[in-house]
Amino acid sequence: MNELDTIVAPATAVGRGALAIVRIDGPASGEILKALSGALPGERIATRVALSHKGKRLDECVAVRFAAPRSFTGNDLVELTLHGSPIVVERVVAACVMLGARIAEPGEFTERAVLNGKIDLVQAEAIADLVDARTALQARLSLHNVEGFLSERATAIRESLLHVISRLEAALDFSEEGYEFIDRAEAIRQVEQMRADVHAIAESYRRGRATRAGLSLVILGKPNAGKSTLLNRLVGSDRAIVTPIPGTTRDIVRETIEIGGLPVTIADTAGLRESGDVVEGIGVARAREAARHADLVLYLVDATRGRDAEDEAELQGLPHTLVVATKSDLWSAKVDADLSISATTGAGVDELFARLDAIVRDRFAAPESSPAIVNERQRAAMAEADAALEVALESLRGGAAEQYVVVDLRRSANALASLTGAITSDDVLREIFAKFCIGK
Ligand SMILES: Nc1nc2c(ncn2[C@@H]2O[C@H](COP(=O)(O)OP(=O)(O)OP(=O)(O)O)[C@@H](O)[C@H]2O)c(=O)[nH]1
Ligand SMILES: [Mg+2]
Repeated sequence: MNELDTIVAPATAVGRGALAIVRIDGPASGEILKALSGALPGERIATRVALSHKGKRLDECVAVRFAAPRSFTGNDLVELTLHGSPIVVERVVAACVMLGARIAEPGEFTERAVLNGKIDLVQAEAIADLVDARTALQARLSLHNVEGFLSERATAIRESLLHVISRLEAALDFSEEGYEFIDRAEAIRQVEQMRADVHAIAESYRRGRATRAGLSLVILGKPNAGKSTLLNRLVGSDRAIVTPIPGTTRDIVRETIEIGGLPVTIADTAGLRESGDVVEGIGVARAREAARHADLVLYLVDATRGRDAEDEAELQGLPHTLVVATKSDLWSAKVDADLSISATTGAGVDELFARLDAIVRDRFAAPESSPAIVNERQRAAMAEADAALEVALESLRGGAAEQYVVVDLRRSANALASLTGAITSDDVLREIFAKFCIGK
């Protein structure tokens, strides 16, 4: 494709609002604006224009024309801020298509920004994450990466790496003369430092992923332990049915709230017991399955009944678990538990929230002072960079010849380049942007 297509799409959510933005990107964007408004506004000057097509008025709007390369995509770009009516948006987009634009593919504006070097891949992914953020912490993490926090760190490490590579290669070229451009101890010291930096970023994945995707918390325990009552307390509404009948909850009931800055999806489950009832049996199997895959488990023990061997058996092999004694309003005898609550009176519930908050912040929330990777693509790139540096370090320490060391250092540098998209294939790009929605 020599001549770039001109693309058009609404950039704001579909629906009624005060305003709606339509973006037109590509070489014909200025002409389309001129055809619709009869004028070509000055570059980057918000200009009030009346849009018409085929003699029919479409809207009065504010148009901003960006000239390549000074635009989000790096191409000639027009943004029309219309009145926020879906009908108006539809008519304007249709007029643009009649004037030669085509409807944008998902993520195509951002893809163009990446292809033109306006932003890198990590920044493009972070834009999508920022739009999807559900908590303030998620938004801050995404914005860090939109602003290039992770990319700059990865690029800096890659540059130091290329510097070491070039000096090791220079030594190769002049090996017969016995020149050393970097002595081994110095090379080891520098690669160790890079490895530590890369490793720290690779290790940020667990927190980065949790922060981006949120956490799952499962409430588990025997029938009537008070699981549904606690769910309702935690979410602040009568989400699940509560009755004195053991076996009330069958299917999993989920609700998401914010804890420790992350969206935490709480699952209330069927009370654990062996049951002849087919439906209940399936519910219990689902409960155990959900708990196995959870980030956190609250295991509830009814204090009036105490903790027994069946509870101990259920507790085996669970992920991070807090044992919570319930119905503290009814019983003062001590049950072996991490904390004690009454979902009825609310006693201990604040402490439970505080404990959960601390666990989420300590174990799952991404730190804001260091860069974090947030998706599988980024994880794979950093793991590769990390592994290659480890091999290079072993070779260096073992006295291997420069040419062997350089191979692994290059592999690591390439992995860092693939993180930011400095080296990338069309397939990778297509896969990433296919997940975006149209207009991004
Ligand atoms: N006094 C008192 N009663 C409670 C408390 N928590 C729950 N209950 C009561 O215990 C009974 C069972 O509560 P649920 O929340 O339905 O228990 P569950 O664990 O969801 O039970 P299943 O869904 O059957 O597994 C209800 O009658 C609740 O009102 C509590 O903290 N104090
Ligand atoms: Mg229940």
